[in-house]
Amino acid sequence: MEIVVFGAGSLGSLVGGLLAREHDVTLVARGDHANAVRESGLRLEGVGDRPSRVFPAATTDGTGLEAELAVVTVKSFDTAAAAERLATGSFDGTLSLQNGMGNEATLAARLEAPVLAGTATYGAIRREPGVVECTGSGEIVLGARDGGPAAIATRAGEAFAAAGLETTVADDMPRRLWEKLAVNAGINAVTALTATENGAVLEEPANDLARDATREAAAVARACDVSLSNREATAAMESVAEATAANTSSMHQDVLADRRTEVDSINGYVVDRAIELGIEVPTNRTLAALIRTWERGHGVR
Ligand code: KPL
Repeated sequence: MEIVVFGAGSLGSLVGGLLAREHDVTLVARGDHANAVRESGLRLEGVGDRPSRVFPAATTDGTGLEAELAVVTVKSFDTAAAAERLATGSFDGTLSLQNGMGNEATLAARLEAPVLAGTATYGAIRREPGVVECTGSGEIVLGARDGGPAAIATRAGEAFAAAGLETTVADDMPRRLWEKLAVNAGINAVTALTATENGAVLEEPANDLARDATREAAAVARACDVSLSNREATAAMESVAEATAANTSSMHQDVLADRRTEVDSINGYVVDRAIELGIEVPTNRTLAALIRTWERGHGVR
């Protein structure tokens, strides 16, 4: 399959690199990373006994591209800009594999072909330009963004599985996106603010905080008619934290690199929906305020 992976941060590079073992992949990356991939390929670490090297095409442009599938892995605050550039190309379908809520709607507002929703629980770190490490094997779940079947989802699922990615094609993506949001609401800000790895949220005192944030997100999901109990949400959060215990969450990586975080589409999204619905979400409100204060203090907001 011809696949464009739009966004070559940690997860985009890992997914793009794994897909390139089987498919014709073009990575839309930033300058130094794109140059390194063009010169020496993309080195994959932690994906087998020995590091391997794959040779996807790499570009910094992202306009006028054509492929069967576009996989969007940019940060949620860059989704609208990515949609503008993707709209100048041609794809049979676009898959959002991003954190936070609202990305699919932003893409669909600009793109004609179907937009799929996806979640990824792989742990990944981009070690240096041209090198990405898989720090935790996870799963990709993808499907129609409004639920139900979609032919392009089946094709995308087969392509991911053929490249060795653990993949499930699901017909209940709205619920799965809320569950993933509840997982990220519990893990990301807590680990970023305390400079800990994901496993820290399994122990007190962080566990209480993470469970509260996750339960609040689940309450907002239920108010949006999504069936997600507190027990299901906290179990999902703890199972991801356990599977990725040694990993640095994406928000913690952003803070370490002095970058803007995705707090607005994670804890901030929970707060915004809660305000509309008249629900109290004090833990998400506090976590969002602390991360936004950090962003402002570091000039990235
Ligand atoms: O999605 C993640 C993230 O870091 O953003 C998890 C699943 C928490 C893995 O680190």
